[in-house]
Amino acid sequence: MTEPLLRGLLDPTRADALVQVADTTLSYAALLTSATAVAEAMARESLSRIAIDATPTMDTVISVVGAILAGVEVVPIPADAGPGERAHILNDSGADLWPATAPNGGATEGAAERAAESGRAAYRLPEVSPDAGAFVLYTSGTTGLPKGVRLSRRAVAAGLDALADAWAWTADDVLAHGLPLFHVHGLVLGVLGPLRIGGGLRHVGRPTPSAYAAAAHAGATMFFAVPTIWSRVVAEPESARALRSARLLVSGSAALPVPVFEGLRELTGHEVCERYGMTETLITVATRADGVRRAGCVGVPVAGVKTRVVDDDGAPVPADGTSLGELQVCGPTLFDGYLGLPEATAAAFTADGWFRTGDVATIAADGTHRIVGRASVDLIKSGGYRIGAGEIESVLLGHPAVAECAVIGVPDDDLGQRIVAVVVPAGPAPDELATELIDLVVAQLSVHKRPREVRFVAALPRNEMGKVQKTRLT
Ligand code: MLC
Ligand code: AMP
Repeated sequence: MTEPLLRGLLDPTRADALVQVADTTLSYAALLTSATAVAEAMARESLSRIAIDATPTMDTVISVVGAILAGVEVVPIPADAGPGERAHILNDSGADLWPATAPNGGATEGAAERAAESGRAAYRLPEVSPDAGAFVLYTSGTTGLPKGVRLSRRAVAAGLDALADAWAWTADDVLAHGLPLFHVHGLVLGVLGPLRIGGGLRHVGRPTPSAYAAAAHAGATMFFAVPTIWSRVVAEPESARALRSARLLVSGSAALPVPVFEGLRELTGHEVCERYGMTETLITVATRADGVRRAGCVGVPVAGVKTRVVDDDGAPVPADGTSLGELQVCGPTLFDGYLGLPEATAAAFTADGWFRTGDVATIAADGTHRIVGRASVDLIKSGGYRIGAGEIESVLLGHPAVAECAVIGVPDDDLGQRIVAVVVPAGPAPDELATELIDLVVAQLSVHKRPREVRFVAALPRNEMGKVQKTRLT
């Protein structure tokens, strides 16, 4: 018999464990009842891949869990996606929107709960192959529109079990975070993690320092956050001190600045466990709860994963803590390819089957990894979100007042990198052009991909080949 992906949720001894999302709390038993009814409704409609508007709500959790129980693939649509990106995700994935769209065009509110109410208790959950798809997560590349990353149930299970091992994460833990429910961090680790391991979950809504402090007061033991959130926690010492009662603080999705690591150590008494991953690979390297914790260090490969750092010719560089190269990974947590893009999938792997992360790293003699940056300036990490410069440039070039543009990530104390659009206007730039361009990106892509700043210039720096020299802009 296949082991269920959400084995904690299905464990009768955990029926009283609690899942809280913003203001709604359900026991595992109640969540299972609601999600089973959703699963039955999906099975009745013979759905195989559904898209969900992934707002940070219990409705989203019930729908995702229902789909996982039914063996239906989930395509989360970013809650802040504009109509353009939303349409791309729906068209490209071919997913059915769940819950079905109301006649007025809006998704029916509370539909997941209504499906729950109408569910029949007699429905038997199907046994689903580990090779079946769990998610198609849309993520940015350096150019073009976001690609759908196909993650199997096997990869999700392997990734979560590896983290349970690394962090001694058990059913006694209550995980708290306020991450978006449409990416690996908040959804795969942050929702499926507890439901596989059997622990509690407290999604705090907006990830403010005071909300994290309140979760700690309410008994949360583990905290997930991106560096921007941790940096804001450090800036509010009273909230930070509340986290002293935690068992483990974890940071990921972007590099944690050393002063933030040190600030948290001082205020919370905890050295944060930093870990590294990607949508395509899940979490491949992590600081272990029982291992060395060092600022700027993301730890060691998780169970089952192998890593190597290679030079431009693909030859491994020495593991001496200083030699740099591209980090490549392989193991059971890797994705099954980009949806409908076999060439992009092939290009992402080496001939001998290693995934090219595009991140520059070094491995020390003790096996600990340090991520030094990205090989390409065209992938920006802002607030922990991965954003392609190319997708923003395409949108901006669609505006008649833009002759040329280059989008760059500029170092930012709060966001890690802030998106800046450098624009050569087609004529004299009217005052409102900057706002118009930002709004265009919000409508075509999403709120978190908007440039925080638009700089107008007479010309872009180019090399003799005519290529824009972005490094001269930052
Ligand atoms: C601003 N807003 C606008 C707007 N400008 N709305 C519409 N149009 C405009 N032009 C509004 C927003 O709607 C929102 O409003 C508010 O401004 C948000 O401001 P912000 O500054 O953009 O966001 P903030 O709340 O400060 O977000 C910071 C953050 C966020 C850290 C909370 O960046 C975040 O959640 N990051 C997590 C990213 C993540 O999970 N990455 C994981 C990827 S997986 P309103 O109404 O809402 O207040 C991965 C793998 C791994 O990387 O390793 O984990
Ligand atoms: P995403 O696909 O959104 O998950 O983004 C993956 C990218 O986030 C990686 O390729 C890294 O560039 C970055 N990243 C994730 N975790 C870390 C970390 N701990 N330190 C530095 N960069 C990270």
